Order: sequence, then structure tokens, then C-alpha cells
Amino acid sequence: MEQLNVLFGNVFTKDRNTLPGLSEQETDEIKAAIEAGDLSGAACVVQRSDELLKKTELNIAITGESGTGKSSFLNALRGLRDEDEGSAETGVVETTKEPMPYQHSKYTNVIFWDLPGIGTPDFQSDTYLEQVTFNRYDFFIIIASERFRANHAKLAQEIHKMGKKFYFVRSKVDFDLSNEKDKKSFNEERTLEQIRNNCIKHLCREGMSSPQVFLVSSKEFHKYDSPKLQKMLLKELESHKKHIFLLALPNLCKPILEKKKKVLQRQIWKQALKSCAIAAVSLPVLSVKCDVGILVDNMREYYESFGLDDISLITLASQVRKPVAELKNVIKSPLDNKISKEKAEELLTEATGEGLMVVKRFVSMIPVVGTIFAAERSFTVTYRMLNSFLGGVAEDAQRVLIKALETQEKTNE
Ligand SMILES: Nc1nc2c(ncn2[C@@H]2O[C@H](COP(=O)(O)OP(=O)(O)O)[C@@H](O)[C@H]2O)c(=O)[nH]1
Ligand SMILES: [Mg+2]
Repeated sequence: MEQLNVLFGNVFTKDRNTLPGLSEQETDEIKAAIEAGDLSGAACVVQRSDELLKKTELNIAITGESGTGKSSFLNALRGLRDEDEGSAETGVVETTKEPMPYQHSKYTNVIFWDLPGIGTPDFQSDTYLEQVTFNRYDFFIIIASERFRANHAKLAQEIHKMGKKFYFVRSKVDFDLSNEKDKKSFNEERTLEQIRNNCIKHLCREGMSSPQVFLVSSKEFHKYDSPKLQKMLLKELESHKKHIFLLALPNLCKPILEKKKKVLQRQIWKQALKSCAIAAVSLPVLSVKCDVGILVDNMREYYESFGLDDISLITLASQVRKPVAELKNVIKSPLDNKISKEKAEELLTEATGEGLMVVKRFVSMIPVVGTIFAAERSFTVTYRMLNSFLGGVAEDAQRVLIKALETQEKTNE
């Protein structure tokens, strides 16, 4: 134990104070449990931390003048088209005087708020934030479909004064591009740059210093500045909120898929630990002790986050106007309805077949604690099984994305 203490001291004080996915305090608690040889105590800390993560709320405010595409943008951010079930109504004259909440279909703690239009007689920018209960929101997205005006800049300054973040989005750029397309000298990049500069110029004139504007089309949400905007929003959120927001983002661009894989990978050790230390059941044939139910829950969560569950695939298929079977064809992992305890046990068997080498990636993340966990056969096997399953799901998601976009480009031709 003495030696362990020395080692722990080294690991935790050098460049890393926390274990992946845990706070400093949780890390300390786990450390204490492991030092006392209490693996299930350590797993309880993880369990509590997961529950806390699931309760974390994220509230996103979408504001701008009426008709600028707020509702369409909100739908796109939720992975929906305007005509999909559960989407916010679009193209309607704004009558609502209250912020309207729309929950994410899978991550219900992520809530998108469709705010009443600014600049109407009812909502002037100096009182607007009070009227929409500004304190509720984690950040604001301010949308304009033509140019930004004094109202937008004033609102942004008020938001800033309240200590919150805002992002300027210039919507409907697909529309601008299609208007310019017929011109002989048309150049997409140049047109986009002109729109961007024009937005920036107006905002500067209204007193904003070095504003950043994201050009977006809610009809083609994988294009233009949308990936950059999503990355920026993520970057500026604190870790728990970042985690849930990332998982809730639509699976429309490769960098987001890669980030999802990474963040889920960092959590695998927690899931493996829970599975083999809380309510573990012996699987004598595999000489493994684990709770297969926890593994199945995680497999399902991967499917939902990457949009490989049946409902997501059906939605995507209808969006790109393709039979769902065509998307399912490129999926190599078992299909959604085939995920079961039996399937999980089958995959566990495969994971035991590779010999009992230490889980390298995990140990390299947290050298000492990693070695201790990895010495447990059940931990190693469940860790490896989830890791390889996640890898497969992430690759499937990329193939589905390519297939879906390929289809869309063809239809547009
Ligand atoms: N071409 C194009 N049309 C859009 C886009 N976003 C919204 N629209 C259309 O613009 C109209 C107003 O959009 P809506 O989201 O209802 O605006 P809101 O009043 O700000 O909520 C609707 O007819 C939308 O279909 C976009 O990115 N591209
Ligand atoms: Mg609307």
C-alpha cells in the first residue's frame, strides 16, 4: 500500500488531477476506495458521477427577428427537418410571446428555446432579456437572414453584460448562393466571404468589436460554417455540459462523429468498472463476472448517440428520401433490434478470446489505477468488449453519413 501511495501521488499531482470523466473530488474518492481495496466502493463513485451527468441540463436560446429561420435552425440542431414529427413549426407568423422549449428527443435535458422575435413593439432590446428569463440559458444564438442591425448588436452587448455567451448566425445562405449561381462570375467561396464581411461590417458599425459570424443553412446543415459553429459551442461549455451537448448533436459531419467516439471512449472504463463491480453476475463459461445489463444499456446509448437506432435511421432515411434498408445495408454492427443480453454475451466471448493482455489504451490514460483495474479479468474483458463495439458503431455511423449525403447530392443534381 505504501508503494501505491507513492505511485498515486505521482500520477495525480503531475499533469493530471482527475481521472477521465470525473471531477477532482470524485477522483479523490475513487483513489481512497482503491487504496482501501474496495472496488465496489470505487464503482459506486462512478455510478453517482454518471447519475449527476445524466441530470445536467443545457438550455440553448435561439433568438432573432421573426421569419429569419429561428425555428428551422432549432430543428436542424435537433437533427430534424421542418416537416419531421416533433419539430418546431416554421413559416408561421410569430404569435408566441413566451419562449418555447423543445427537448432533444434522446437527451431530454438538452433544451432548445425558440425565443420570441426581438425588435417587435412587445420586445425591445433593453428589456428583452428580462422578459425571456435570460438567466435560464447557457448561451444565446442570435440569427439574422439578411443583415445584422442595431437590435442584434444591442442584444449581444446586453447578453455580454449579463455574463453570458452569444453567437451570431447568418441563416439561409443556401438561398443567397442559389440567387448568385447564375451569374457568370459566380464563386461560392467569394460569395460566402462577401456575406460574412457584410455581416461583420454592420455589427462593427453598431459597436461590436471583432464579431464572429457563422454562415449556416438549416436546409443543408452539414455545410458551410455549421460544423465550425458546433465545434465552437462545444469548446466553450464546461465539461459536463459539453459531454451531453456533444452526444445530442446531429450526426451530420465527420468531426462531430470523431469527437463523439472520443468522449464515449473516455467513459468506457467507468462503464466497465460499474458492470464488473456493481451487482456483478458470474458468467462461468467465460470466467467473467459482470452485469450484462449495464453493457447492453451502453450499447444502446452508443446507437442512439450515433443515430443508428431504428427511429433515427427512419428519420434520416425520410430526410434523404431513401429506403431505410439502404442505410441499414452499410451497417456492420448488429442492427438495433438485435441488441440483447445474448448478443452482449456473444461479444464478450469474442473479447475473452484475445488473451489476457492489459488494456493498453486504458492503462496509458491512467497508468497506475489502470494497471490495478486491468488486473481484474472481468474489467479487462468488459472494457475490451465495449471498446471494440464502440469502434464498430463509430465506423458504421461514418458509413451511414457518407451514404446519406451521397444520396442527397444525387437528388439535388
Ligand atoms: N432556403 C432556406 N430557407 C430557410 C432556411 N431557414 C428557414 N427557411 C425558411 O424561412 C421561413 C421562415 O423560417 P422559420 O424558421 O419559420 O423562421 P422564424 O420565424 O425565425 O422561426 C420558412 O419558410 C423556412 O422554411 C434556410 O436555411 N434556407
Ligand atoms: Mg419560429
